[in-house]
Amino acid sequence: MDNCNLTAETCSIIHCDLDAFYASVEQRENPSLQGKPVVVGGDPRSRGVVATCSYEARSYGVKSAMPLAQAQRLCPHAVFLPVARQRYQEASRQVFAIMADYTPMMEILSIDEAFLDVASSLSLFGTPEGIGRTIKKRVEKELNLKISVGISYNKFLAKLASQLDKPDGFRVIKADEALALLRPLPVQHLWGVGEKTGRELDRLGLYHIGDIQDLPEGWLADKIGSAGKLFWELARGIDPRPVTPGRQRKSLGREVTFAADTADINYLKDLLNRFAAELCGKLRQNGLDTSTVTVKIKYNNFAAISRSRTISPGNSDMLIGETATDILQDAYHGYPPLRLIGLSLGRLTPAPALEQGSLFANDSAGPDDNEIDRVMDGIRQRFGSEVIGRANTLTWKKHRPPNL
Ligand code: TTP
Ligand code: MG
Repeated sequence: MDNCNLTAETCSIIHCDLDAFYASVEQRENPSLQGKPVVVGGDPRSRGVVATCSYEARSYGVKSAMPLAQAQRLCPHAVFLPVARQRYQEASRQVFAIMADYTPMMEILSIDEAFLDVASSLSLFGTPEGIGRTIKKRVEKELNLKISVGISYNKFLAKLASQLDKPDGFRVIKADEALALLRPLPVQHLWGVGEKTGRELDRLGLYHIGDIQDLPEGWLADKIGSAGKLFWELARGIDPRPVTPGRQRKSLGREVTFAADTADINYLKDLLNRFAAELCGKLRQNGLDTSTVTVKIKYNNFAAISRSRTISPGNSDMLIGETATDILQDAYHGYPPLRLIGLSLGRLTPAPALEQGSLFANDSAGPDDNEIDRVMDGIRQRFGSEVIGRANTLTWKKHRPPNL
């Protein structure tokens, strides 16, 4: 029986998020790791950070984005593993394939998380709760992974439902229970409230979602601007955003923490070109263009800056690599040394389909950038990503950081 109040607002939104995803894949591949603290991120003697860890490791205080060395101090007997991205991507693809059996209305948020709107699948597959339970069972039985499932009448509450019940969660938030459930939760549970906004709300004496529920409409927007309206609505269980299939990613990024600080500008540029090639390959695989290029650097004193540039939409290695190295050139003058560099590509939009004949359109001027990229993609697909690169990415291997 469906627990949702179908007469009020239909609970047709399902949010699914795998538990301790990378670590669970590792535990699945190597059963001797099951029940043990597993940290994925790399060698604890390196200066990288934790990508994720098993729930066994979380009980020692280890969490995502924490330096690996700190994770090892907290949990010295944890097993530390490198990030095996391809393995997780394959598992992710399999999980999304199961979800896609129940609706085309699927919005993928990240490698392990998606929203489904099953409103138009009910005549075929039964209730949203039944569909949620089936997905959960199938992911466990067919893929040997645990996934938390939350169901409600909008995206905010569906995601909250899956988070509140983690790990191995299954929870429905009905329309008539949402307000009471939200009331005692810290404001950090509202979508978009991070550390900075949390402090701002704190200063206004707003600690719990109930504090925001009790405000007159417009009060918070007057204090903190348009986000105030959004938070007030979320606090009252209002979130009109639809599930939008195809809007799979907002951005794509790659960063590295160096084994030793570096100020070698040529090496840093090589790395950015390398990241550009890798990320653009993914854009092309997914038929996407980017129009915002962001370079992030962190100095050896941990201060960090990021600089962005808007470009006309594209996905060419050369274009993005040049933009990224230009940004670095403007933003960094060789001091202080860096401990981290990253590249991210934002505002992703569908790339226009290739026009017939465009492959050879540039004959007289020699092959164009897009053509070269496509040929290299084909070669990489067949023989691996390391076998070919543009000249501007070829020196990086000399300095290859341990976690790349
Ligand atoms: P999450 O879903 O945030 O985390 P999780 O699946 O490991 O754990 P849970 O959902 O049970 O809380 O992220 C999914 C994967 O994304 C995660 O397994 C590893 C990767 N990731 C990073 O690489 N760095 C990060 O800082 C975070 C948060 C995740
Ligand atoms: Mg997860």
